[in-house]
Amino acid sequence: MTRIPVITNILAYNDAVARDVRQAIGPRVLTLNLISSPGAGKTSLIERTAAALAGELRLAVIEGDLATTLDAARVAAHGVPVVQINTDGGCHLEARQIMAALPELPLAELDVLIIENVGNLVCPTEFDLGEDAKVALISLPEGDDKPLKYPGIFLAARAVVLNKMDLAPYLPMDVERLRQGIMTINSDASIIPVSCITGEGLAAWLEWVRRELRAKRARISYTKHAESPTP
Ligand SMILES: Nc1nc2c(ncn2[C@@H]2O[C@H](COP(=O)(O)OP(=O)(O)OP(=O)(O)O)[C@@H](O)[C@H]2O)c(=O)[nH]1
Ligand SMILES: [Mg+2]
Repeated sequence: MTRIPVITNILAYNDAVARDVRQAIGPRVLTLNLISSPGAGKTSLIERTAAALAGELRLAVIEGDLATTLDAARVAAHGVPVVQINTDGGCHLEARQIMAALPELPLAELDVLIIENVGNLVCPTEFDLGEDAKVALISLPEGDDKPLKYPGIFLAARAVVLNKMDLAPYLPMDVERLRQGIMTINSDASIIPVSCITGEGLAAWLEWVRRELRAKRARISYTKHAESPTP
């Protein structure tokens, strides 16, 4: 029997396009790939972020969904440029779809681009979209065992947002066990508990975004400095 390495080829092609996306976005715009199960609160977090950063940082959003423009409409209501990608059944976004969306965005005027991936805790993990960082979001009702059961995204994420903290008193789950599960898989990840309903913890999330943007821009000055000829 001959095995055809289709998956390897698809990922290699995607990685090549992702490199082009990264170059097209450039060194000044922080790009985040937001990944979670359906309904964990990705769009809610983006809405909160857009409202909080208005007048401070220029944000744009790419929305990935199987169908509808519902999430794009929610984000657009905050006055943020947004492009909706419908995957027509695809369970994750791919770099070629981001590349096709970029001309619709005012890239030269942006500070932060957030890509909301299709609701799925597994498939999006493998597909580089040209982002600077993957952000995993898990909501408390999903249960405290999920990081250990679905380790891939928690390993790949630079930050893990724990959403729906307002529900903690009502749920048969242990937030500390959830934290421990994440740290077992990825002790470097920033763990940020929030509630998009009450606003709890959002200041720490916004500070994480600002810090990542500063770090990305600092890399430009470092690179320029390193490249300049010694006198
Ligand atoms: N109690 C509570 N509910 C929340 C919170 N954040 C979001 N929700 C609710 O959770 C539901 C799903 O939120 P969305 O923001 O649409 O989730 P999503 O991850 O974007 O969903 P998909 O795009 O469909 O994958 C909505 O009814 C929100 O109001 C939260 O912090 N606490
Ligand atoms: Mg959504």
